[in-house]
Amino acid sequence: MTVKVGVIGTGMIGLDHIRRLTEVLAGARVVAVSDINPERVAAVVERIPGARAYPTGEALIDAADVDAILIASWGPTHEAYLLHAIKAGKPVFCEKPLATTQEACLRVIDAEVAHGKRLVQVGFMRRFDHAYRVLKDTVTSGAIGAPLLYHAAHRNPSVPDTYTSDMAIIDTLVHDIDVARWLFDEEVTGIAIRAPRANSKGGILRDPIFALMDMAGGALVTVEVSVNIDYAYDIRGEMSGESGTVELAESNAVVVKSKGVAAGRVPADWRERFITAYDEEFRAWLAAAAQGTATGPSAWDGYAAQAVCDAGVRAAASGEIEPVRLRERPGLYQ
Ligand code: NAD
Ligand code: ISE
Repeated sequence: MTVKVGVIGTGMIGLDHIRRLTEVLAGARVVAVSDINPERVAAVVERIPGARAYPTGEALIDAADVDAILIASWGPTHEAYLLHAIKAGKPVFCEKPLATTQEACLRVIDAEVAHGKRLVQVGFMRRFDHAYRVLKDTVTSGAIGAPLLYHAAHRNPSVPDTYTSDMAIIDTLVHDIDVARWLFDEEVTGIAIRAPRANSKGGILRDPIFALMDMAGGALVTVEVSVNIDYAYDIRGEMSGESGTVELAESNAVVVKSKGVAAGRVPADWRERFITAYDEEFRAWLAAAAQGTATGPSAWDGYAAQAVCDAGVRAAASGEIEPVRLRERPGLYQ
């Protein structure tokens, strides 16, 4: 079956996902496009035979020929589009964040639970990355003994002027929060944020930051987030267990040795580093959407990650470990 997709949001990642759906993956057709910027929409529909422009995301969701929705607009717009898509009973892929407050996330969960089956997949693409999957499989196999500590680094070469200090937590660290929950298969129960002397390239930004998270089973997670580190986009992760460690290898495909130096490429940005992970998450999404449902990271995962982000923002202000308290997990997400 070909899933007829409507895309809301044609910015950086929206355009990359449209390329993926139209040029890389089988089983999808982009038939509808919407954005608050009509010029962006016009430029996209001009390139895609049969695609129509819609004045609003709601009109796109309601369109009879749209089977499934991709939301890639700004975070604060996600809740309204998710609720509309769930009301229409259509499968929806939503880029992170699910929504920008815990309360909004819970409204999405309530709507999906009332609908009675999963419709929402959240864009935590790292769960589909080959290296992360091998890392998780290694931990699960028992090869390194019981996992005790996970150390991660999330480094962006630079960020736009619109990036704020809290975005290091809600926009960037959110991926590592999801990875920690997924690797340990446990919730985060507390978070502290510390910051060293600031990177002078970041202006007034609190950058870098160091996050320390408590997992429900007693393990600890540390994450460095640096967003002006200049050299490249570098994503690192190492699990330390009772009898060994497992870490993500360098992500370059080849090593060049010349004039006494061995060198490899470090990705420029998230599009390059996670290109195949995004492809895989969409393969999974399309397969589930063809069956009228969703798979992978759920609305619960989006809510739980947001709850940790909210506690992280409080922790950055208080300097204390802030507890994370979640609602009871509904059966739909067990
Ligand atoms: P962007 O600013 O480049 O694009 C956002 C687009 O949304 C713009 O074209 C804007 O006009 C449009 N938009 C804003 N409000 C809208 C509305 N009400 N209705 C329709 N369109 C609207 O941002 P981006 O970098 O593409 O990020 C978009 C989303 O994707 C964000 O939620 C972001 O967190 C997420 N994202 C995820 C990843 C990832 O690695 N998974 C990477 C980048 C961005
Ligand atoms: C961006 O929104 C993403 O989601 C990227 O994966 C992340 O690395 C980056 O820091 C965010 O700004």
